[in-house]
Amino acid sequence: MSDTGLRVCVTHSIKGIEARKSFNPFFIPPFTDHLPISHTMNELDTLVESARQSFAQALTPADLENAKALFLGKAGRITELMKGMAALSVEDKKTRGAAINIAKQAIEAALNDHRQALADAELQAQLKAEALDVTLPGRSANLGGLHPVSLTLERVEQIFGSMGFEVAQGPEIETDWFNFTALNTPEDHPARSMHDTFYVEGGHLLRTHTSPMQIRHAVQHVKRYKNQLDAGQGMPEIRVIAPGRTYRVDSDATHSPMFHQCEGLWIGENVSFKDLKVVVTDFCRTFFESDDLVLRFRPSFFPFTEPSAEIDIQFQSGPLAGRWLEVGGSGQVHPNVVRNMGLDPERFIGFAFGMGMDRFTMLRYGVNDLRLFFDGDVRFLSQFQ
Ligand code: 2NL
Repeated sequence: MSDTGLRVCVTHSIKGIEARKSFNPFFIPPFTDHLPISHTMNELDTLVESARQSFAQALTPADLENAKALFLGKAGRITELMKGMAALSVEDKKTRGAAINIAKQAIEAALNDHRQALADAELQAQLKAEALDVTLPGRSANLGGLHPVSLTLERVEQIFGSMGFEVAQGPEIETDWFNFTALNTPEDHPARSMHDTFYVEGGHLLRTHTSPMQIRHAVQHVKRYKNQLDAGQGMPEIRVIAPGRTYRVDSDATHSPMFHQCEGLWIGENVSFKDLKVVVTDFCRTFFESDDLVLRFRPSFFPFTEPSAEIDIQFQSGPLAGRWLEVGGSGQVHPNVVRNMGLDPERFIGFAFGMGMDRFTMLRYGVNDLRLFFDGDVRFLSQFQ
């Protein structure tokens, strides 16, 4: 019989026979005794084993395809063995062919196993390289925020807006007329001195309050309704606030050369001091979210109002409870100022007020030093986001 590559297992059966010969009643024959075909190493087993080893050495799919060609390719070992069967008898061809097929299938299985292993390894490497730690906290966008004083101004505009006030904004560099003269401030008033006011080229100055913007607004308003007024008809009331930056020559723990004001003006044919008290009281209670906030209008003097009053507030609870705090000034608009708006003071009357927005911001947020607003320290500013 030519070499079919099949071997009958002799080793175990001989041992088995010997064992039986020695008559050991506890002997259990190894299960290979029952197999007709040997599983010990033969030429085909060796071939399968060497295919396994060369597949295992392939680190890339290309390596693996090259190794495959050696065993399963057209000129590979399996094809070679098939060709070698030509001279065998029909019976031997059957047995030999079946054995070669088993070996071929084993090699193909080993190939597929290693293909899968390479694909798995590649996937694992990719997953590792592109690893995403979804448990990491996201990067914050680091958006900036509004300055606390800007937050206050927005809030003030919103509250007065709800009471029907327009918002007027305009130049911070003003003329002497709008900043002082139109507001009934005498030529020799100390506020006009170089010690109190920043003067710039061309006889202009940095506005010391936002009142000039209200004069500008009132003049525009009156111009708009000139024909109606000339015809003896009325005009819509002037109801405006002027928030913004103001400047004075002053600098210490409670004064900054640049500061923020919000002024208010209400002019009509029947606007009284009572209306002033209601508007300012409502505003302060809304702003500080305190319904029991108490206000006091304390007699005072301003060139642009007569009579005039300081506005004091008193919290009923919280750290400032019971203390009187000055938050602004107010009064009935002086007849000369009403005239400078282009209106007849015998017919039109109203009130005005001015409040310090830096002060309002300090009170609302409990800030104890005005300079914190202007140092530009992010540790302070970021607390208001
Ligand atoms: C204060 C005082 C005040 C005004 C501002 C004003 C404006 C016009 C006409 C008349 Cl257009 N008056 N403004 C009136 C009284 C007081 O402010 O202590 N501000 C922080």
